[in-house]
Amino acid sequence: MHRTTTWLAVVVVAGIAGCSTKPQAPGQRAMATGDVQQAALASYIKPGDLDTYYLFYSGGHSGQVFVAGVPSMRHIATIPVFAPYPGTGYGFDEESRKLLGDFTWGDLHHPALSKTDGDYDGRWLFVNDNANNRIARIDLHDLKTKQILGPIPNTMGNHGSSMVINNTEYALVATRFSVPLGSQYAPLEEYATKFKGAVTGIKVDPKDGTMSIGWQIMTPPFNWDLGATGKGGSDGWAFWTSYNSERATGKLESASAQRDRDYVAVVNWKAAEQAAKAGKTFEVGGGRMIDPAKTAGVMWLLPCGKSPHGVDVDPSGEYVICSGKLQPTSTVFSFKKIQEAISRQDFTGNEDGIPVIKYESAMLMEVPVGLGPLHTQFDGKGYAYTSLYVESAITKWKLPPYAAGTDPKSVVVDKIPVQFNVGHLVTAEGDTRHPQGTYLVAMNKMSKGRHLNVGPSIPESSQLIDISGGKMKMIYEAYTEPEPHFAQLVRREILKPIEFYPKEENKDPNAIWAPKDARVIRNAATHTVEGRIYAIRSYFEPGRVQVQEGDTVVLHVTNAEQQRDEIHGFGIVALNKNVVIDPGETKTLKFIARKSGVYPYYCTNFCSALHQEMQGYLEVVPAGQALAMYRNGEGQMLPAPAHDLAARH
Ligand code: K7E
Ligand code: CUA
Repeated sequence: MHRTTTWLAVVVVAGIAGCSTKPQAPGQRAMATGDVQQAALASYIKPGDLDTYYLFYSGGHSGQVFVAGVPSMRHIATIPVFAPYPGTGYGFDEESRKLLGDFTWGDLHHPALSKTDGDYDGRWLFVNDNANNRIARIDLHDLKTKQILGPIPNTMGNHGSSMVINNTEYALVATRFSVPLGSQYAPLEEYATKFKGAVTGIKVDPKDGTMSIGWQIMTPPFNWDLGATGKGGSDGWAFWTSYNSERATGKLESASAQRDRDYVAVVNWKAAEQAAKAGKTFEVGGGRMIDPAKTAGVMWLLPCGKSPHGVDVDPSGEYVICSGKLQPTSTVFSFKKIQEAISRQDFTGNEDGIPVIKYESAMLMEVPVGLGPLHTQFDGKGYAYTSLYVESAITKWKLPPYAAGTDPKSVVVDKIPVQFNVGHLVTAEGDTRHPQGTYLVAMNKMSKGRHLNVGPSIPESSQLIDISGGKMKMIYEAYTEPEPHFAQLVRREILKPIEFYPKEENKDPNAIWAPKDARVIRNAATHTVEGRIYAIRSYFEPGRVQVQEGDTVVLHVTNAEQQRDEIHGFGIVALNKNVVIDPGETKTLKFIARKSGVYPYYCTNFCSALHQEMQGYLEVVPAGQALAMYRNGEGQMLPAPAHDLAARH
């Protein structure tokens, strides 16, 4: 069979199988042949074997990050970030409640792995929140959310985020929506002049990853979409696409599509850092803002057609690729040419004092990739891959250098249909200096008819494509809860997660490692009960906690296990409480015991043959009735296993 028909065969066969109305019994499944067999083998990981790559994909408005293995595409874990998640107790214990604050959701689009010298280093994963203007950091040593920073000042819609620079000193972010600075009010009629956007440098502590607000750059009220950071020669620079250079309000669908070209912001973040250090900022809304009209050398604008969505920088750092949703081309700019144009002051005008670089001076080629181009990734072998939303396809094309007079059409080398309407795509380590050139995952917005009917609310589809050869090959398809936007695909050996928390490293002052250290102390004066609870297979110590109606109850639960996967939960029946404690971890549960009664508590994570027996009772004694348990005169409950508590009292 000719190679160009490879994908067709796979798609057709898969399509027929999908439409089949007769379910096949396992033993009756037809022996796959040819391309189907090849594709099946390419993604098959036999039970017990490990995948080659981690896929971290964003959960969109679920506020979570999903982790899958590639090539199997098996979902392995969900990392809750901006939304509570009972599965890991996230948002129930005091530690994670503090992270979430008053928010219960986020819109997580763009995960970005930390880098050293432009390559993934396996330390942290940064993720943005487009909804509540935050940025979060997941520590990859335990794959848990460790910090949520925000709301970021002067920011509405933290979409152009998180762009991590080569050595992770900053995560750079930009606003999707513009509003008056400093949370002030101005009517929409004054949008063009009073509303502003911002680019923000989020400083990252190189030792522990702690993020803090650095400087900000004020921008015209364009809708910044997505960004990319420089590498190699363009290290120190960053780029963001925009739509609505018309500064329109109302129906943007048409109002922001008037101009043939919108802008790419060209930002010298090192110059911005210097300007901030030199005090060339003004304070507004809790941020230190640079006005690029007054501080030259920080920001320029580069026209790009039309209503562009994605911008990406190739592995060498020389080519900046910007894709206009409303024109069938991806535009390749040369960083060198951008620099030359800047030094020659080859400008065609300005927007609010920010120079506009002459398009023709920086543009290398408009590549006819197809309809609705969004995002571009790389294979490290000289090729780019662009997602086509409208066309439901991915185009592979050759990066420059091009010989003089190269026909733009000749640059496009392959195209593969995806099902359906692809948004982002990710290649293995595709935004680093050394992409792997092995796999590509297309994250599609529609999956209609591709899976069992689950009613009107259906998942997103992600398709795995082999890009190791000349032609792209579709090999597998999987589904995800809403809604992956971008992802990171990283070799498994880059990550070294721990298997449990060593007890020596548990710095919680309320951690305990023996049942004799469990205690519950009631302070009658403050109506507070504070307890240290010990959890191990298969009991809690104590197995009984007594409090008075109206008491504030604080329970520190330590999982004393030092073994992988020996997780315990601490759920209290009828009170909407559940913390989940990993081996070696201590978590705090705090609540007010509002209603008298007896409330069983139990382990929520199946941990042993006697998991079901891992239970106890919270007694909420009616107000005015004496507590029986606190007998030593100091308000301290005497520690004892649950079974002989009854005998003692
Ligand atoms: Cu969905 Cu990057 Cu928010 Cu494109 S974005 S698809
Ligand atoms: Cu501990 Cu189940």
